[in-house]
Amino acid sequence: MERTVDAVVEAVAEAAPDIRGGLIGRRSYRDSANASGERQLAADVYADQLLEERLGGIDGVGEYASEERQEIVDVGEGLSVAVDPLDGSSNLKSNNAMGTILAVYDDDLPAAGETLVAAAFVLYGPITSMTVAREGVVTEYELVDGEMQLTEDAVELPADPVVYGFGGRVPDWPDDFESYARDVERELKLRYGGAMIADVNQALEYGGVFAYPALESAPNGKLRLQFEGNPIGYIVECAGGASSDGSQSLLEVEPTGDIHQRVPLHVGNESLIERLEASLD
Ligand code: FDP
Repeated sequence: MERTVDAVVEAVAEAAPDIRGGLIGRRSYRDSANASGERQLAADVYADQLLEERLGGIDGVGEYASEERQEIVDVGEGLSVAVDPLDGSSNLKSNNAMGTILAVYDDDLPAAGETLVAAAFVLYGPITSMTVAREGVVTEYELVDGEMQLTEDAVELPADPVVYGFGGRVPDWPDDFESYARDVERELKLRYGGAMIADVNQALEYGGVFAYPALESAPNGKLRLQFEGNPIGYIVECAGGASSDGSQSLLEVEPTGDIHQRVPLHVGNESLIERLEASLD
């Protein structure tokens, strides 16, 4: 299993320069929508196909699923990988940060977060970095031509939180979330760029909280459990933080059987997530 996880993580690192390079000339929308009914960019489709090819070919990988396709692909025997090939892809038009998210489950998909054996994200910022969580430890690398160069070997959320970022339109927030948000904005600085990976990484680096909460118009929020909620919850918890769907850890959320299941997502310093859960009671 260890070797398969190494191979999957390395394959995502090696794919990153190709995904980043493939953004050029792929900023236009296609006629099709993805499995969640959202518009797809040519870059989303390109990154998905590339990752299916690279990850699906690894010995010890049994299933491949992606936010960009309806069906789970059977690729052999072993671990299941779920990816968001281009997180925050609506940022491509305005040339802002985006990411790639990886979840590796030791179970068939859709799987519970508690069966994760690794999770990682690539952040396409001014430099390309990769953050990997395994066995309770979070490690950060810079990617140079797809090679992982270590920058921090035990990432921990700073104890004193500094930043917050909350998704969704304010009039669409339920009253209990809004009153929590009003408290937080009196204490912390706003950092919201519209790509979850980039916004979560602000909380990881500076301490704080990121949420895409339940909305009046969408009680399960916007983000997806298998591709976003579970891996991000796992990474933040391994870094000493907490995650929540509003009442429990994201890793405890039971999969419904829909690979594209959505979940309200809140991650950050433990004290801020405890306060959030108390506010939503
Ligand atoms: P996007 O639709 O651009 O792919 O994954 C969904 C996501 O981005 C997240 O990365 C991001 O946090 C959120 O949606 C942004 O949604 P809003 O446009 O509603 O802020």
